[in-house]
Amino acid sequence: MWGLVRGQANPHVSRLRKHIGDVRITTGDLLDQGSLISAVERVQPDEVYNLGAISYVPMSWQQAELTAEVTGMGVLRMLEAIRVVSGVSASRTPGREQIRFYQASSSEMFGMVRETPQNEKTPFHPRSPYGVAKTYGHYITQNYRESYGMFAVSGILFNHESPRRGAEFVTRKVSLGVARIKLGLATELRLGNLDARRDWGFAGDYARAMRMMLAQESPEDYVIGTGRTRSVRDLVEFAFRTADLDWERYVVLDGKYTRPAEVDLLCADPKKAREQLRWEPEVGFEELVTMMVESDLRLLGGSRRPDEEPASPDHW
Ligand code: G4F
Repeated sequence: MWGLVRGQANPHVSRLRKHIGDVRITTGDLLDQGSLISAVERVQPDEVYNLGAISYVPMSWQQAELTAEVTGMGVLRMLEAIRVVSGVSASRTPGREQIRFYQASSSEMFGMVRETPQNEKTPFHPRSPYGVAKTYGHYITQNYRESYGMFAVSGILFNHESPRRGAEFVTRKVSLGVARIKLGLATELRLGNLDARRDWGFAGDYARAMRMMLAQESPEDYVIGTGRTRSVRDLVEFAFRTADLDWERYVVLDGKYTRPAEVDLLCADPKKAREQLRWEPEVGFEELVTMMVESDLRLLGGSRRPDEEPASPDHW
């Protein structure tokens, strides 16, 4: 198994090392077509999973063009790399042993939702440069499947979390905030819109769904989520309660964290994945939040060095 990293002496690699076992690392950049072709030639993969993106929604307003290039055009470049290395063209379709491609599409594509819950046929109405870029990635994956007969699929994944989640996303921001307050390292937690609703699941369950999609007979897109929606307020309330804290004493609303255009409600209809992939999430919301709070209590209260604590720049 191989991982693709970009940049010279990428500082993330040494931090990744202890989590990835014997996964080998090669270089390439979603902004650089030639580097992706070289990487695919070097590795000769059976499967390619494209999870690379600028994935933090607020950053996509600050760096809209870069988001379009990485999160959107990066998908096209990866598909092209696979197509070129496989020798596929409009007149030469891939053989049976073709490289299979997974694209990480996002429930952010549903944006201002047209129906609830959202399934594979729900129309898209993205609300951020990130959502727009992901929608391009989704359609170009579908187009390469239809144009060249490639085994290219998109998983439309709803929010998926774990103790490894970046500190900028709300679940981890809350679990770290609870741990800091519980340990006397902070006195408040500043948040934005508590009314937004999300369908939160466990990342490990969703990674399993990705592999199942590529193991199917035929390439198809799937919605992956739990089918239950909760507000940010529900998340905050439960996370503080797991540490015996009353959230209303510590949470401060701060307009700095509200978005120019919000996605108010996401809720998956994962019926197709359930029936065709036989996929079911195994970790529920309460277990997930408890896992994250306990992990951050261990991280901040234990013997880890302070520089292992995720940084929180001012705008997160
Ligand atoms: O945790 P979030 O930043 O995730 P968001 O925007 O839903 O996106 C995540 O899930 C997508 C799948 O649906 C992925 F495609 C994407 O890459 C990413 O993984 O925010 C969740 C909600 C938002 O409504 C936000 O307004 O929480 C609300 N929120 C309220 N206060 C906050 C905060 N979000 C953050 N990050 N920080 C806050 O202080």
